[in-house]
Amino acid sequence: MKKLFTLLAVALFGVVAISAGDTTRQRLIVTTDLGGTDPDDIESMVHLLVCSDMVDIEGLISSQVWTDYPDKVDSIKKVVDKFCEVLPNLKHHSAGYPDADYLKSIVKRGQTKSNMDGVGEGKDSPGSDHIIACVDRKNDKRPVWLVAWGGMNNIAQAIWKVSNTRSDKKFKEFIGKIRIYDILGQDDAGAWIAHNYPSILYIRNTQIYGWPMDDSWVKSNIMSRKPLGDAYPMRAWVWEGDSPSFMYLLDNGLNVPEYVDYGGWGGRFDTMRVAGIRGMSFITRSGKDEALYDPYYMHPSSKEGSAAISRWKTHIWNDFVARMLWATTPDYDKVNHHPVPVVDGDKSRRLLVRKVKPGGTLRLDASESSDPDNDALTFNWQVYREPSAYKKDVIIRHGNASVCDVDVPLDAAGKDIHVILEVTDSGTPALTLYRRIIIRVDEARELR
Ligand SMILES: [Ca+2]
Ligand SMILES: [Ca+2]
Repeated sequence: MKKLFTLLAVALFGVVAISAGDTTRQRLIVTTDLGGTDPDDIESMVHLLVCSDMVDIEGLISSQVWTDYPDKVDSIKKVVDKFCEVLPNLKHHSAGYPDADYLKSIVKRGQTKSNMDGVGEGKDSPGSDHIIACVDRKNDKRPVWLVAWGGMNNIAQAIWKVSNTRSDKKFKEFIGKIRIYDILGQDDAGAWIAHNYPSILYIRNTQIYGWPMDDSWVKSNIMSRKPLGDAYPMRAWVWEGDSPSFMYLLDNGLNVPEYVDYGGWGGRFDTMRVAGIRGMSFITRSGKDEALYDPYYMHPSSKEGSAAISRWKTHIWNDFVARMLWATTPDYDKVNHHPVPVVDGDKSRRLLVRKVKPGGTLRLDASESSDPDNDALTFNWQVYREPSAYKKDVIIRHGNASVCDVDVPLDAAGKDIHVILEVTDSGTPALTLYRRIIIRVDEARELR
């Protein structure tokens, strides 16, 4: 019966799935000032590494911020080594984790000069060369997300080198595969990139503190999970300022990084780029001036600001805690694992698109969802209004059941409605994964 319904749904509504090839996993290279005065990059690195079954990490590169420091790549290696001690435990809980030898091989030293002083002839580093090698990888058509937890001049150098050594056509192919997520703007190289290469998708998030963690919560839920918790330092200022950049890319069924306005764990951004989003004040204090690169255009944080992240914060926290618990034990039965949301028989984490006529009803069926621990599941179907073109109320009937009906308003013709399914298990901590269904409302009205 279920299968028959699925077939009917395909026939009636049309079913379109969008994915990047066979996988929804994203490719990620981090450039980080880890080892600097603020320990928050170490916190972010621990958090990223325990999530490395949800994203393909291809590079971890040391970078500067506002001034020239000695290179700190050894500090990155220390965190990775500590993580590799618990990796055998983690592999018992999720199949997607990388191998220790691979992780250690992708830690690279970056440029020691700060800002644009680190870009140009003779400024290549193992880090900038590694970025080029990853983007060049012929057998992988997926874009590479370059995320900046510090300065961006390793990324700028990679682009500079390729622009000066290849034909226009080859260079266009190269930058066509690059996506950038910049936390706050921490040197003047970001403005240089955005000014000179406006075709690159470039996010500058200035609204990153949407999921404040309480000190006592971090101590009891993260730092207490030995031995990896020992690698997670007490905050100096704010916890994990750079983490939204990788949370944006995690393969959780909610995030769709290619569409900056869709929203997810790493925030939400306007499709309309704006000029002159200035980076942190220490750029000008160090004698640099982003205004030299005016005009430069970047995707800004959307109008809901940090609330774009905080709406998911409980799920983010619980996910992190569960992973820190995985790291403590090889015993699968001792800890909780994520539910598997399945919509209309689709077990992937892909975005689903359904075409519906105005005034029509769309049935969505998640009854095949499951949990590897046999936990009870709760369902929450909701309209995500912010990325939806249709801004008025949409009624979802049985919104807390496994099967719901969405009544598509008559005046929604030509507009998309984003429906998010949250599936949460009854384990401890309760874990949530998602599916996103875009209802693409046909122009033509339903015949009645
Ligand atoms: Ca940083
Ligand atoms: Ca579970």
